Amino acid sequence: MGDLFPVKGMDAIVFAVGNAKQAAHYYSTAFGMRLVAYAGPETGERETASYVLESGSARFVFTSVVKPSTEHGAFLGQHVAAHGDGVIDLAIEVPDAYAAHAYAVEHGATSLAEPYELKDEHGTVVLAAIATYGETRHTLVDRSGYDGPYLPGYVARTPFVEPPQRRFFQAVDHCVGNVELGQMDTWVAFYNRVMGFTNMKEFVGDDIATEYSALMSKVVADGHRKVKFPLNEPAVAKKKSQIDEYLEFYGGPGVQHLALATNDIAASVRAMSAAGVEFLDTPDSYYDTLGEWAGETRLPLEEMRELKILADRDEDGYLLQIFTKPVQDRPTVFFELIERHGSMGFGKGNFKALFEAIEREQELRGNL
Ligand code: TYF
Ligand code: FE
Repeated sequence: MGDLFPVKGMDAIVFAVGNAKQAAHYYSTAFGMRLVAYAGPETGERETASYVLESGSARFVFTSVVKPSTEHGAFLGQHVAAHGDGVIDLAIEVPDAYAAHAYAVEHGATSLAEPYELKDEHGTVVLAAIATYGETRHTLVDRSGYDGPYLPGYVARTPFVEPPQRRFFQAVDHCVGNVELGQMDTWVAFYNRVMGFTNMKEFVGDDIATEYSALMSKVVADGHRKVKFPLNEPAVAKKKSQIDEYLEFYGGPGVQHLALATNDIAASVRAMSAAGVEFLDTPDSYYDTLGEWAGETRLPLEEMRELKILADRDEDGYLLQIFTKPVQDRPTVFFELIERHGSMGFGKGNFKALFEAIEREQELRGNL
């Protein structure tokens, strides 16, 4: 059977922020990304300023409003006012944006942009967009006819600061959305129907939710697992769910965390910590028993303990992971670093330790 909705991978994560210039600087210095392209007043784009940063195949775009003049500028302005800095677009690279858009709309997606073409001296990109949870969208991007720095209209840009010799991560592993109570299965069904995505086996069900997680979670992915989208909803538990905290401070559903694939999580944690990125703490007791169930990993137990890195093992192999604290003042968007060695999971064995660490932070913020 052919692919119902072929995808090549994530194209870009687009953030609407209050100050794209400073965000670009933070992701350059603290996340080791390379600034590669820009569009703004100096390039003829009067309304917005957009900075494009890359690390391997991962591409982030930071956009802010310079002077709103169209509906797009007004949308970006109200998005930042309502949600703070956040993700507006999980853009997906597809081989055929016309076909992808047609398939999605036929299967019930709301179209936000009919397919259109952008052209410049580097070639043509075809784009289309559909709505997903909250005010988030999926732009469908066919860039096979283009060899420029990002999109027609953007110019190549030299970095503010030279990126580190060794990058901190090389790909986006998964993009997680928080949706409202009772809506997780609706959005899982949306991805099943509209994109032909299938469910991965990892999930947090009722049992774990009532015991300690305070959330439920399921994961959908395309047939080749190039794009993985976990979806969380709050659980009605003893305590206020971390998902409720997000929904309250984000002002509705949206992207919760982005997991970044690294080949050397210890080096990345050291470099990012030195640059001021804050990671969640893990109690020493976690490491006292880790060896018993996670077995041997690439990193010595003492180094894991020092850096607060988590490990999990399943029948396919193991993974190492760590989570940042929220990267803006609102307790909303955060990042995960993940180093996979066979395991295709999401760290199920760490859910208890992780959710307890998140709740300690929630408590410090007075939101538990
Ligand atoms: O993406 C995942 O499923 C893991 C675990 O609020 C996770 O990274 C799930 C929910 C959550 C934080 C982490
Ligand atoms: Fe994750």
